[in-house]
Amino acid sequence: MTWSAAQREYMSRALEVAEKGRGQVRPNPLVGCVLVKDGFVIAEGWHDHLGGLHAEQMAIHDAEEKGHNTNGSTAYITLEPCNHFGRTPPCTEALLWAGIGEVIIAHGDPNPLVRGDGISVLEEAGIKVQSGLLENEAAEQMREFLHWCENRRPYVTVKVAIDANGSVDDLSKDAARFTSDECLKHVHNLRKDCCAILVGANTVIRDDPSLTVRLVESERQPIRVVIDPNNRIDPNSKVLNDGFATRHLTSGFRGLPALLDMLGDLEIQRLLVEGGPTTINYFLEEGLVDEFILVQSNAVHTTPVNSNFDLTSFSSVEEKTWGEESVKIYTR
Ligand code: AOF
Ligand code: ZN
Repeated sequence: MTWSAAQREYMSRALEVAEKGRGQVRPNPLVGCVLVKDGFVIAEGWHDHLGGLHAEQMAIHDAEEKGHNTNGSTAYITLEPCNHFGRTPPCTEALLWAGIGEVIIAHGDPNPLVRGDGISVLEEAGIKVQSGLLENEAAEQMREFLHWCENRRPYVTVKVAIDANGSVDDLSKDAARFTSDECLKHVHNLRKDCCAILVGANTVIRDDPSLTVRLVESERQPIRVVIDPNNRIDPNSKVLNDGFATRHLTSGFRGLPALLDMLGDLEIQRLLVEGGPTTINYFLEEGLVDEFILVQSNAVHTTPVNSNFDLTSFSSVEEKTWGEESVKIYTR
């Protein structure tokens, strides 16, 4: 399938507006929609928050508000339109009612309620449907949703900071953060994009962390998960007393695969593992890590704790700067 530069541009725009829902739509995917008529973008829409309009419905609304007739226009949508009554009525019906002449889709919807149905319903109604435009980009944008649909488990991201020599902690000092303030803001943004944050008991005992999103605006807080099979953490720990949700896994803990199944059942699509090294190494050893974010600081620890993370089955896909730290992202 060959696509014109203009078509790619419309779909790029649809992917761009979809981003406006980031952090607000889960367990739904990010979805964007652009309506084009006679070579002009007449309307845009995105799935903004859970329970809100779907992208197509918002775009049709937007066109009406601007006084544009949607009849005969082409819809560029990052996800195959739904054909089911969920939190909203089917988008296929909205598109038909709006008289959309052609639909161009980036990625199919793996949701068993939708799978392939959206496209065939539109085709049966005489609408020309093409699929696969910027498909990889769309897959990247909704990777946690796709991963969860396929595995019914969360996509697992590990984030860990190390000093110049690969140490994760300095035992000569009381527990303290050794990365920059600006870096912490990026971490809070990452937390905001995750439905749950997991740590082992040692991290709670040493750091008494909150594991909440505070430095960036967020309507929701991720669920904290603490693995503590021997019930060692202090009952006065912040995660047990600050009023936000925590799953404290004590004697009932049955291993990481079962835990991921349980989190998947709770519709948790992205899990952030924030430490410490023992917990992270368990995830690595069991092959349960999808993405590894290594935050490299210039600090040098006096009494280092070496991490020895084995990333041989990973490849580095991206490098960033978070404040004073350089960040490497690895995926499998
Ligand atoms: C679309 N357009 O903008 C989105 C779609 O129960 P609901 O209404 O929240 O629907 C959720 C499902 O609909 C979700 O799992 C996914 O399959 C699809 N999302 N579909 O046509 C959209 N967000
Ligand atoms: Zn829909």
